[in-house]
Amino acid sequence: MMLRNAAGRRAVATAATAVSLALALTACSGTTKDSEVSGSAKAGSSAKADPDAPLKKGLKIAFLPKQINNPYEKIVDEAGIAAAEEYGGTGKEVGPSDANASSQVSYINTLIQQRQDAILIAANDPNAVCGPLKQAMKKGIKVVAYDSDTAKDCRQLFINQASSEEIGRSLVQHLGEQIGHKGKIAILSATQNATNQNTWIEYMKEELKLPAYKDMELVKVAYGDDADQKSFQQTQGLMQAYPDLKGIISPTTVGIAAAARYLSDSSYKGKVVLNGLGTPNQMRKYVKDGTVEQFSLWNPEELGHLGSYAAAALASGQITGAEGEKFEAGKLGEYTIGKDGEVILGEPTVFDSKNIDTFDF
Ligand code: RAM
Repeated sequence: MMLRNAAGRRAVATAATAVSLALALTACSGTTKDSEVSGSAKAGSSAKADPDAPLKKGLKIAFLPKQINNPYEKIVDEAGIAAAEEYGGTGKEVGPSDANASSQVSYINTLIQQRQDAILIAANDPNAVCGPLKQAMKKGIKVVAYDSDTAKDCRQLFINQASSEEIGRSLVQHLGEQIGHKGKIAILSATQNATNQNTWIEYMKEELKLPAYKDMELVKVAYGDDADQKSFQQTQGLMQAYPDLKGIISPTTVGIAAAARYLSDSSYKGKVVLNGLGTPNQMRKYVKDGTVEQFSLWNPEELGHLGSYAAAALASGQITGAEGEKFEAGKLGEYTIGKDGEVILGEPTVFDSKNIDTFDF
């Protein structure tokens, strides 16, 4: 796991009213599988790190989100592009309009032709993007996964928004408390291949195996593909199939907003508990009208900022992606690379009616 220094943590503390998820979870290695290649052994990262190397000027970095029309991904990428300007580089965002498994491949090929210094990718599939990303690394282009990881040997770093285990387990813990640990629940996810959603769902299922949840039953995982209308329809379908559903977890900003819109205008409003990951600006009205009591997220701007500085540190030779290397992430302070090239931004925040108005993203 990534370790933050205390100064860095203080520097980015969100509003004092924020309730952070203080879970005593030990492991936080996300998609880690022991058998896989670790950060230092990646293609294109055989050089030694020079921690004193200055950030190069004029770096060209490109953000390739899951899809360009996702408001959450926009916030992340715009912050990353702004960070590139801070260190004298240029950033841009390119990407598909849908989050299909292979929709990012042609964009990677173009970015290679353009000789970008670094590609940051929120992977729609851990493997479908691997061939072209390995090509990029062979050509000296640095590859940083953010938001949603690739397979570990297809990138040098993964900038994770928070511990994957903590995200998955805490969503079940919160929903469990809200429904008195009893009743049928469903998950409304994004696409079937999304690495981040699938990792969180695995941890949700692990949490549900604990004795505290013996009276809770996960009846269905539905997929709204991070498309607003499909997510809305999937929520409607869930309620038709399971009218006695007690709760829904939607670990996607697109999904939870669409599910809230459906519930807010239905007889299930205030009866079916909806929890998950959302942006305060998209969810505010559903918290105010009583459809949603609470949801979580990290600060997406900070994720983009951190990813951008990590890409610059790689492209400048300050780091190679090996465990234990450190780099400065601008205003966020120092970060240390963890196992399997994973860097963790911090802890998510829980939003509810008491604190939501102190956030604007
Ligand atoms: C959606 C995307 C993204 C995820 C957030 C929480 O915007 O699926 O990958 O991290 O939700």
